[in-house]
Amino acid sequence: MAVFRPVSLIGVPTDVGAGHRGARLGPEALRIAGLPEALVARGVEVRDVGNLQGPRNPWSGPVHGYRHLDEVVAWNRALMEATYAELADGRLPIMLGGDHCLGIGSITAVARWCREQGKQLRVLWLDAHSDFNTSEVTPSGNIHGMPVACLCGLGPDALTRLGGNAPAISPQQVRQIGIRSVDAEEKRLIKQHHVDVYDMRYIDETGMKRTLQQALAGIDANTHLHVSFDVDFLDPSIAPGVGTTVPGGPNYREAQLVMEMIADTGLMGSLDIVELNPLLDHHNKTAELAVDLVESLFGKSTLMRG
Ligand code: NNH
Ligand code: MN
Ligand code: MN
Ligand code: MN
Repeated sequence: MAVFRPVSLIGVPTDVGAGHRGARLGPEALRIAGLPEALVARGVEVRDVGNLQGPRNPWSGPVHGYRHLDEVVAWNRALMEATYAELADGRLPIMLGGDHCLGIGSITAVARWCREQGKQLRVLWLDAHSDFNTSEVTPSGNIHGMPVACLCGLGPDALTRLGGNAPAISPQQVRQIGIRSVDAEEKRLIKQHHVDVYDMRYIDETGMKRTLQQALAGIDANTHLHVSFDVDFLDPSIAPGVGTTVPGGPNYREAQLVMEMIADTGLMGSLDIVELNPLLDHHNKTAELAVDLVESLFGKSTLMRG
């Protein structure tokens, strides 16, 4: 069994980037679903640093193509600092979201850490959506649809330069898995910037095992894997508790295999769990499923593999 670094849970109770309110309740729902205890049962040392503080959700419309830009910036500044502090302390941060705009702050910190350590960074983006919109092309103004673009340098300075003058990552470091909803202009940007997208058609034709092998190709012992797990990656029939469901996602078995194959690498160094919206869930079952999948990410498997 792989030995995992001690974990720090960072609650990020925000929905300022989303089109529905309620993801701000995600961190508590994940705790109540038993995430800390599940990790402890895996033999992982867990420190819960509590929830970050940030501005409230003003629930206003887009300004110059962005909803709540100032609030998104404030939350991500706080998260970038918190994430970096835990990495520098030798720990594996798990972001308890919160909406997916928080991937900007977490991954900016992870990228800085990897640069300083001379590590290669690979980002696995598990999502129904590509999250590569910009203010010019977004259909909604919701910044949770923009984090990958921002991280790659496309977006407002306040977000693209969160960690300094250069973009945090390049599109070549990203592998997107489970994608099945890409806006028309977003598709053009994805192609233009050569983002590696394993969409559901690809997964259906290729199978999840080969897909993951390809998404993980080229990693080595010096690689830091950041997993950005948008819960809407999962098929809505098993994970209804998210704001933007899209049919045709990975089923329970495919999702487990993804997590198990990531665990087998022993290289996961940070994790976002985002977009869980307890107000849309049934009896916290989506949160419980997320916890179940995180157990697999931390090496839980059936008796065949110990
Ligand atoms: N593409 C849409 C938008 O930009 C939806 C994004 N919603 C997400 N992304 N949940 O993961 O508004
Ligand atoms: Mn997302
Ligand atoms: Mn999504
Ligand atoms: Mn319902």
